Amino acid sequence: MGNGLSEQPNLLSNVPFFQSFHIAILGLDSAGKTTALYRLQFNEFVNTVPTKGFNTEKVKVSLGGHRSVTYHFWDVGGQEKLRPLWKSYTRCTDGIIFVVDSVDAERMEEAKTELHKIAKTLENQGVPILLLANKQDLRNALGLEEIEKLLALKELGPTTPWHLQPTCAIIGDGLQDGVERLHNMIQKRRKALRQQKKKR
Ligand code: G3D
Ligand code: MG
Repeated sequence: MGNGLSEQPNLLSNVPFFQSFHIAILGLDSAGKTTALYRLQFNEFVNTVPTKGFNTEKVKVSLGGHRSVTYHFWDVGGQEKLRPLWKSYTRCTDGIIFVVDSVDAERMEEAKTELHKIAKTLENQGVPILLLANKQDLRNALGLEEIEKLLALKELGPTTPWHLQPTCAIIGDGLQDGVERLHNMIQKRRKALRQQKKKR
């Protein structure tokens, strides 16, 4: 009896090592979230319109050897009225990408408030956050140190791993490096969680 698969115990042995991760892309409206997502997905610039609900894309990233990772990105609208929705997208997520417009000094305080709100949510404690200091191609972009201070990243606490990455989403500069850093932080956390489970 059965569907035949039970007669081929080694059927899966040829399938490359495969992992999938859920990532929520958040940040104020116009920071460059959708541009970053489509640059990662299609490796090309896609003219964006303000996101009304969310965009979702699965992006396969090769890590060398037979290892390949699928990221399932959820790009959620950043307008004020949509922000209460963020909570549903960050529940049970493996990682968060928080995009900041490096030129928008005026709204840095607002970005900081939203970022810290997310990090403090109980479900998100320990979830790694990749911060993209986007639009670094623009002349008046704030530097990394300044952004780190304005967003009070040091106050995120010891439980939340984070990395601040300079990017230019329209041409893709820094995106791959950022995603690799996020991947490493996620792997580290998964390992720690597995070890905690074993100890119990
Ligand atoms: P959002 O999804 O966070 O709301 P979008 O933001 O991806 O829609 O981008 C908002 C605007 O910023 C877009 O311009 C987009 O082209 C621009 N943008 C995104 N990333 C960068 C970047 O790295 N550098 C520069 N110079 N511009 C960027 P428009 O003109 O369509 O509003
Ligand atoms: Mg958008």
